[in-house]
Amino acid sequence: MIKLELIRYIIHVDLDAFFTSVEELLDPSLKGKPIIVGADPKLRGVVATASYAARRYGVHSAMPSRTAGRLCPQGIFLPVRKEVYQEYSRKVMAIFQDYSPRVEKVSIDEAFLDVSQESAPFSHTLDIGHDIQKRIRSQIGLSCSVGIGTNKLVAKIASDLRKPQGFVAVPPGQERKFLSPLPIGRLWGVGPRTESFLKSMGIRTIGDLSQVSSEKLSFLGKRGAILWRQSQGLDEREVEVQRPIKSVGREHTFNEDTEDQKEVEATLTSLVLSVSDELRELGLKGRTITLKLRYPDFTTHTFSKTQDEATSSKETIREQILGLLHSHWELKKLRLVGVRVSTLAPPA
Ligand code: TTP
Ligand code: MG
Repeated sequence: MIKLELIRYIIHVDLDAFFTSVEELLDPSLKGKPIIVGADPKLRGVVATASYAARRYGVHSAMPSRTAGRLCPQGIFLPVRKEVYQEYSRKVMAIFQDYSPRVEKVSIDEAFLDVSQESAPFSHTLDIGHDIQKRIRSQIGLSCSVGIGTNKLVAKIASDLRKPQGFVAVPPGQERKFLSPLPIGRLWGVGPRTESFLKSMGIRTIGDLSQVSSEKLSFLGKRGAILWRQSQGLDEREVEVQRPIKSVGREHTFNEDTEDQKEVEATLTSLVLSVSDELRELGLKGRTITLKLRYPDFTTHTFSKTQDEATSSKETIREQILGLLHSHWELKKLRLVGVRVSTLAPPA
């Protein structure tokens, strides 16, 4: 019996110069100017992103801000406003839900959508891609690039190819032809080291890589086989839908059981800091704060407090956690402590 495989249609969307585009949206006088979001150029720290106008001076993400300041003295430096960008990110992700329940958010500004449908033609996927690009522009005011293909690899490379406002669609069967002229550095898992290694073997393009026998790449181990498959335009990875996050927590097991109050409090404080950071990263706040205490015999107790107002503030969470500690800890030796924030909601 012949098993008919459903052709997958995957769309990858990535916002253009995301952080700076949000800043331009909120202050239109910045439009078209060399904006750099990140650390102050007088201080240590790096560039988060640069507008396309600033990129012309050679400024890019992860570059020290000082270097960016030298390359682009007229650059407008702005601090990172993660919570503001999270809000825009959520608006964009909400649009995707109208086209498919199979959406994988990859980072704050990019996602894969699996829009495969039995018997739907390729042109239908193109319509969806155009529609998404138009709606992100007209309803939110942001620009994005869209890539379409039969797998994640092709869709991701396609979206990056003609930025900004790119739209690149690779029809089924054209994967190899599309990838062939591109440099190997575009493949997943090819960092600068692997790239120079492959170049020393005379392999520069993905097409070159597709011509070598897969055994020749065995020095790369498992990765070699994956790379070779990628060069053939093959990639089976599924679009992975995330389940909504219910809580954010951190735990610490002491190297040695302790009843030193200072040590316990300091450990809880550091757990609170990383929980708070993660909540901010995710753009979430929570109402329930839970302290976990585990004693050396593994008996474990959790104590919670639910407040009316959701928070991600370090100070508030720390105050609640230490309050719970002081009311419930029997001042006996502890093996582990934990902090968790739940009953989550995006900030109003
Ligand atoms: P990217 O999509 O990599 O970059 P971008 O959206 O700014 O530009 P492009 O048009 O090339 O897609 O990353 C999305 C956001 O993530 C970016 O606006 C800022 C942030 N970011 C960092 O904070 N540090 C980094 O090193 C990178 C790469 C991104
Ligand atoms: Mg982007």
